[in-house]
Amino acid sequence: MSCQSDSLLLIGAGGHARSVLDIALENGQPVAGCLSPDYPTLRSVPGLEEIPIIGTDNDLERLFREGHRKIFVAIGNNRLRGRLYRQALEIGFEPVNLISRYARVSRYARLGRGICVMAGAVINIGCTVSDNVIVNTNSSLDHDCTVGPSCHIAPGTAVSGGVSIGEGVQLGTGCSVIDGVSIGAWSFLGAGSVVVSDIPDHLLAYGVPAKRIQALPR
Ligand code: JB2
Repeated sequence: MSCQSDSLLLIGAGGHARSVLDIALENGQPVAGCLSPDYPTLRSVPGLEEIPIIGTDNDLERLFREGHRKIFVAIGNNRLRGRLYRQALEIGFEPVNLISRYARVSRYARLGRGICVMAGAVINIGCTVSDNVIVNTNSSLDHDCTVGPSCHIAPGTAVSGGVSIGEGVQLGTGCSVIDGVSIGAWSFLGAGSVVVSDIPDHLLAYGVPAKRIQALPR
């Protein structure tokens, strides 16, 4: 039997929310429902009709007053996910981690809150992964990496040992990062990039090796 305080609320109801729900349901986590700006037009998660959409972000405070506590922000966009995560924390919600049983997380890694780790992902010894990070399908963080809040390590990305990744970084699908480099906050590495040197903050870069394309707005 589950009560509202055990039951998970998700912010978002799109593709990422569906991936995250798949993990939550497989792990036996009771789910209360999702919040979406498309409510009330949309009443359930497309392709997962057993999961109701129960309101919009404007309902967060009411849902908290009604006893809901566990939350997960399931939106791919790093800035939006960061903003909604802070909003939920301010209300008093408790972000949970959703870790696929097919991921491998070292017992010597430190994880914050509100993190999802998808199937096939590996987080090795000595890593520190901050709040609200997505470690997506088949991506890997080798030993002693640090990952700042609200990053997305996209599917198939391989990060070697001792890499430092700032807040809000997007490592696109299938990036490779050599050991020991730093990637500055809010930078975006395009799919398939090979990172062999430090990347400054707020930069769009891609290619093999990854090269500066343009500065990104702050
Ligand atoms: O302010 C918002 C808001 N803005 C958009 N509040 C809430 N609660 N939800 C919001 N959304 C919702 O995010 C939309 O209504 C929609 O349900 C969802 C966006 O869905 P979409 O499938 O376009 O993106 P996603 O964020 O779920 O997934 C992206 O990121 C993943 C990591 C996609 O790029 C995926 O392909 C990717 N795997």
